[in-house]
Amino acid sequence: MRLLSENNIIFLGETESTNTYLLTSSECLKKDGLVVIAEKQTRGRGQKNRRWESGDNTNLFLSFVMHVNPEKFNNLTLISPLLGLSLIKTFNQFGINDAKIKWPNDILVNKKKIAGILCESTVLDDIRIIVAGIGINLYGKPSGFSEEIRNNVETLENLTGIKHEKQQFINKLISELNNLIEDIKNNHISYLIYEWEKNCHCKDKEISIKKGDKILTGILEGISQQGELIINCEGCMVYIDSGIWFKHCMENA
Ligand code: BT5
Repeated sequence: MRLLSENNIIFLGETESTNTYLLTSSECLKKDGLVVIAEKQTRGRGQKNRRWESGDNTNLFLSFVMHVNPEKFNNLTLISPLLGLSLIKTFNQFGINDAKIKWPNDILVNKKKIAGILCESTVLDDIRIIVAGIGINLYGKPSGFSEEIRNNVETLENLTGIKHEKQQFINKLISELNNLIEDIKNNHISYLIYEWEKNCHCKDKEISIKKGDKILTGILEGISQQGELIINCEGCMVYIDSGIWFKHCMENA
């Protein structure tokens, strides 16, 4: 049976954050596959408590609950980057064929961010649970976002000139998420990593990542089975579990 279903979605008008909504309700967390979608978020979150903006339109804010058995699947940190693949495939179906995944979890089109993913995990009654949150800029123009980010933001409407029906987008996204989850459960990890690398921003290009007070520069090779970024620094493979992009290939291409 597929994990996510169009019949198992809670639709909210406004909420602080769809991830927070799920993480603060043990009733919700118990329901493997439960999806929550909000029209608006008042305190949307990115990683490390960064802000996820809504723009001046209602956009798509979706989170779902996924129970994981660490005995069957122990590379939980790989899930967040891999989820990007379902977004790439969904965008393909709306005519966007040049979306890229910027490690770990941004989706870029023409170097501008159109979607982001935030995976958080918790344990309830000995069950390891992942809450996966996805924010997608479906509508509006980049000018609807704060001055700070508007030059680096993209929206589907701005790209295609079409205001796609939200439910249609949700149905396709859910179908792609289910395909991905099945591949993960069936352990098709090497294939997924291959697909991820094919769709990755700056693959085989020189990049720099800041980790703590160190800046690592090298050629982006791909990701590991644990979701770490692999950089080839003068022949030495360096595995990075977290860090901030310091220099992109586009700046020195
Ligand atoms: C992310 O974090 O990209 C994860 C975003 C996840 C949002 C979803 S919405 C549903 C669920 N509920 C939540 O509360 N969150 C999830 P990060 O990589 O840390 O990127 C955050 C950065 O992206 C910000 O610091 C801005 O620079 C930029 N940003 C903020 N809002 C944006 C937007 N709508 N579109 C593009 N970039 C944005």
